[in-house]
Amino acid sequence: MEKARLYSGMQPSADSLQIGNYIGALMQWRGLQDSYDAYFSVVDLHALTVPQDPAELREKTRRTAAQYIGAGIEPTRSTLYVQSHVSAHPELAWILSTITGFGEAGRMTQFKDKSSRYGADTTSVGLFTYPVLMAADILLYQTDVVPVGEDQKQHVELTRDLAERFNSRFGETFRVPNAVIQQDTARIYDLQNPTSKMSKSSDNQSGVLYLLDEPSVNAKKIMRAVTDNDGTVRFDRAEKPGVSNLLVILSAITGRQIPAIEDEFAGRGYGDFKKAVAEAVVNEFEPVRNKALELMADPAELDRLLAVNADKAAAVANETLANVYDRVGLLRRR
Ligand code: AQP
Repeated sequence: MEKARLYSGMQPSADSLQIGNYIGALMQWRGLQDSYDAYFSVVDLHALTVPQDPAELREKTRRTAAQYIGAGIEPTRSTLYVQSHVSAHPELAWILSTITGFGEAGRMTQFKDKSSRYGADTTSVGLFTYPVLMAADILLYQTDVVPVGEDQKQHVELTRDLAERFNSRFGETFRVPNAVIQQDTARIYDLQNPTSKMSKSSDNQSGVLYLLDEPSVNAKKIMRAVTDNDGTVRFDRAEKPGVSNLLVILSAITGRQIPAIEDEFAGRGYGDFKKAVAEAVVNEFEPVRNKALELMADPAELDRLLAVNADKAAAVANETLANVYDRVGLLRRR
């Protein structure tokens, strides 16, 4: 039987991915790549929706791809490619933008959040149409499932609406995808500000655990993580967000249940607990970091892998796009 198709991606918006990207996305992707025909993209066109330094963006794109592979996404099993290498993405986004309502796009909460953070002068039209490009990413591959965080749920809903709208106007063209929403327990918070989501492009790096940082740097950040004065290792998001966050990290990485970890550290201080978290994180990151650094040391080989995968992705994407162009009435070039 043919495998169902899965699509997901991350923006190359930092020199290194962070532990939230690893636990919330990469670990899950790694586990899903055998059961699905999986497409994993480094969504560089999405990263352009906020200002980027050109040379840095190129480098971050390679680094992100290297970390996907380092984390176990195998470029021979999954289609791991760079979004801008497949020109069908912005082409389909244009077509989809013509069937997207202005008000509909304006209701996207991520746009509202980001535009209020950046202010009207730096908010680009690209940021506004970001969800339409995301819909194109997903629909080009006739995707069945899209594993995303809770914050992306609304964008996948829009994608489904656009697919259904297009299909009803122009005839059956797109498969309507389903979001697979990660559980809240997969959400990782900033170590210094444990009620805010950890983000790779955070201004303050002291609360962020980067995959490519030196192990000692990450260990220190964990030892300095904000906790509370209560002294008990117990999961309670509302009252003990710092400790709960560390519990989630340790549980996700070791595969152990949170109550078992609570029992293990009952009556012991935060020092011991933090040491255990630091050790687990450092051990988990070590092979990922080593593999990513090895790939980054040979950019020609990495570029070759990405080109092979871009060809694989383009073959599927171009077929969908050609069908879409036909359906909407664009004259075929002979
Ligand atoms: N803190 C997190 N906890 C769990 N999952 C997370 N993800 C991100 N942060 C956490 C998941 O990682 C993937 C990355 O998606 P993205 O690169 O498109 O951007 P994002 O979600 O906005 O991630 P960042 O790290 O916060 O990036 P910046 O700083 O660029 O905005 C998604 O699957 C996301 O759910």
